[in-house]
Amino acid sequence: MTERRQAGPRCAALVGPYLSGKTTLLEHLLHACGATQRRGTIKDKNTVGDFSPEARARQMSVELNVASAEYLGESWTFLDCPGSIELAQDGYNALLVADVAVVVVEPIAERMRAAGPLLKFLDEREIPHMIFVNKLDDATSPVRAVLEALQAVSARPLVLRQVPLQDGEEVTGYVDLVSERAYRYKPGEKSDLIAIPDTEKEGERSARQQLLESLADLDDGLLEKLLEDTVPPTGEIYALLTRSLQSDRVVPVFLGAAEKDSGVRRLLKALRHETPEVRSAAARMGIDAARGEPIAHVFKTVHMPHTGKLSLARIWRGEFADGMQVNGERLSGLSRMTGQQQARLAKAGPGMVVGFGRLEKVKTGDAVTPSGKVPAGLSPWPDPALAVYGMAMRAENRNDEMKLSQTVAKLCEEDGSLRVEYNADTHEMVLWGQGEIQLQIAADRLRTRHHLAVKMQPPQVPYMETIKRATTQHARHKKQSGGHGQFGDVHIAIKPLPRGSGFAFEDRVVGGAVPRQFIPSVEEGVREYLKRGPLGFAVVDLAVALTDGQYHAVDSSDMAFKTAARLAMSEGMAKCEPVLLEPILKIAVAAPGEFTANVHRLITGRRGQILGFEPREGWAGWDETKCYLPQKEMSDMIVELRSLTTGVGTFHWAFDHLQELTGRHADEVVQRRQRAAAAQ
Ligand SMILES: Nc1nc2c(ncn2[C@@H]2O[C@H](COP(=O)(O)OP(=O)(O)OP(=O)(O)O)[C@@H](O)[C@H]2O)c(=O)[nH]1
Ligand SMILES: [Mg+2]
Repeated sequence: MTERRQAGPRCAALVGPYLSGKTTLLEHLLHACGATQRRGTIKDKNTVGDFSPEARARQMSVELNVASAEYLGESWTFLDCPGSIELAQDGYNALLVADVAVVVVEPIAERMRAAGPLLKFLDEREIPHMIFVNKLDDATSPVRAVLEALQAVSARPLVLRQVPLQDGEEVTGYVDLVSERAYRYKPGEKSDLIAIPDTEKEGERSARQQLLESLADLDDGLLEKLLEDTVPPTGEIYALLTRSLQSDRVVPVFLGAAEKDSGVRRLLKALRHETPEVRSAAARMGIDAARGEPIAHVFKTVHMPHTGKLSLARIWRGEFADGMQVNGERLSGLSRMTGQQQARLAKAGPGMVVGFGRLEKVKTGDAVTPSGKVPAGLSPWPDPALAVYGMAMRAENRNDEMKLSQTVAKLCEEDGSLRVEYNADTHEMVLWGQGEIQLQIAADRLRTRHHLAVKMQPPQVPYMETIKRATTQHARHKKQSGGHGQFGDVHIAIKPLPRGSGFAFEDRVVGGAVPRQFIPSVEEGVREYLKRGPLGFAVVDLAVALTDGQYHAVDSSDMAFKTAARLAMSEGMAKCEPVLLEPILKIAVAAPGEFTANVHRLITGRRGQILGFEPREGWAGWDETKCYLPQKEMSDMIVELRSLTTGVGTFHWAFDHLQELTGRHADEVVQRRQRAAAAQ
């Protein structure tokens, strides 16, 4: 292989479906680099990554793991991203700043769908990526089948770089298809070079031919050689592979078993030789790495209990030093991370991934510069995923309510796919996110990091009510107690309005039957009543007119008229045929086409009304179904949708309208409301 000069600091993101072995791979990469003395395992809860109590308890990654290492004199940062679909935000953010992504998958062909959205993101953004087929010690599908299933969800051609050597079921090593050398795995050490076994020679040759043909599609020189039956020099193939990875035109596929330490060094070598330097990723973000003031991008925010806010950033250009001014704030603390270890730095340069301390105003996705200005042409940071699952949250101790909203705001800063909403109709604080696990992790963090115990429950649906009939009503409020009495007398007309009209108040009094100054009090009394109608919910879509009344020169007051109005409403409304209104959402459900029939069953099973479906724009083979769905039915819909669609189905939603609800469902809602009111 040709010698090349040392590369600057580079960054690789480890991504891929849930539990495919990314954190285990990180552990072994770090060990192969010499950054750690021993290799931990997920089961023994002693890995460098996943060190938080929330991750250890679940034996899964719950947030990004950052680890730095040197390999053969070059500097690396690995960003090990959580695989759970609910925690995908960290991964998408990490990919934007990485030079290369390693997509770790399990050798189970039926599960490759789960990698589809990720591969699509990498393809669309032209982020160089390779695939590591892990757990070959426990393979359930042949490598070919895995490759085919992956190719079905990848826009770029995949090229197998290794073929496995097998002893019966067991994978014992591999043949490198470029160098045509065979290696036997030796756990914890470099693999042994062996001769290609005779039985494997033919398979190896045809796999190599396929690799060359894929590359020849991209290179005329190679194509000519293949047509002339000339064998191209190895160095030339490596160079072409490197170029095609860097321009993201080909996706190399490597094999191994991270936990057995198999294939890890080969992967590391490929990263070392083929990963582009920081300027490529900078250019992708619209930044010229060669010219201008220092600039870095914040891709993750964490709030540490003792040391405060930390903004993880990739430096694209120039040098950052502890104490310097950036974005109008003082950088206090500059560090490089490996798991929970932080090494303080005085300064840091291009390519490095560092933690910026205490930049209170800086958010994930912000570019950071000494002047605070960002270059023209900077790519916008993509919006986080829309929330699909919400839970009402409250502090166990009422005195903690204030602290809870401040702390939840920090959690939302750490994970952009979390959002908090204060619902004025139901008086609940609702934490919105991607699913139950994500919200449960948030609740655990509140407890372990912030000493806040919280209770969560499904959010209340903001039902409302309206009326179906008009009526008129007279009411008088009169009291004689000691000195001043109270006197207010009103005649009102109540009538329904079309859906979406809200509330209208009208003053139709003639001849001063009710003096001017008391009319606002009548309206106030009506509005107060409307907060809770005969069924127990806020009342909308009606008009109330004050038509007549009487007053008393001494005893009439604002209070007396307000009370009379409330009285008239509570007597009159009962005669107006109150009816429940249910909030209806407009939803667009997206899933691969083979699941469309199931998706439709799910929607109709949840009292939904399908409006139509069509191919999802930009997503080959996917459909998007639009429907109306009662808000109540949306609460756990994502759970069922994911289980129907191998985890990839998703939806967008927005409130659309209120709709009358009668019958059994309505009775249940009203009874529940009455029981809750009685319990208060
Ligand atoms: N048989 C086998 N098991 C493995 C291998 N690598 C990882 N595992 C196991 O797979 C499980 C998941 O490993 P992790 O490293 O936590 O996977 P991950 O991709 O980081 O998981 P998330 O971050 O939660 O998506 C653990 O039980 C590992 O012990 C492997 O090469 N072979
Ligand atoms: Mg992990």
